[in-house]
Amino acid sequence: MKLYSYFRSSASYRVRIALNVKNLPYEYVPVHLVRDGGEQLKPEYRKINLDGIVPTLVDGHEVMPQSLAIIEYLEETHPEPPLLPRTPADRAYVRSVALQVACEIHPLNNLRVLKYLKHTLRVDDDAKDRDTVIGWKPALRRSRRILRATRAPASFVSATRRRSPTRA
Ligand SMILES: N[C@@H](CCC(=O)N[C@@H](CS)C(=O)NCC(=O)O)C(=O)O
Repeated sequence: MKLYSYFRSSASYRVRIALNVKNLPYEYVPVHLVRDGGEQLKPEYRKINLDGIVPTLVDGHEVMPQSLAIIEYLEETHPEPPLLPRTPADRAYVRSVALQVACEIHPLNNLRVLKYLKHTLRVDDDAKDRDTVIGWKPALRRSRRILRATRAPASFVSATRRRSPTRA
């Protein structure tokens, strides 16, 4: 397998964590998101990822974008050790946390959004101004509140306690 990735990309981190938990060997192909205007936007990379974002996983003839879809693919093709807990309620909890990050937080603080603010909307390259326009700090606080309020089901808590070596 080949993973097109950038070292600071949180979406790519998700996939690297899954590959490592499952102990799957893969070739790491770096795509530098900043150098030379961003290698993700070059036509060669866009041939495998039309959106021009990382990560992309290539497994044989299969080419897969989107970190959560890739992680599900890995879970289905290499079920052991499982990434998802056993019960439907616990699975729903884990998925809700993943979606809160991937769908509510991440789209706001992405590189292309920051570039749009700076180059198209001409928002001052001052973190405070950007935060005001995009409102991502309040959004982050809201997501944090939601994550805290979304109680993990009791079965999930006891299962993770059992698995954690620090809480034997
Ligand atoms: N929903 C996508 C998000 C992927 C994504 O936005 N990746 C960022 C890096 S974390 C990226 O490639 N940004 C490049 C850009 O914005 O130009 C996923 O989960 O894979």
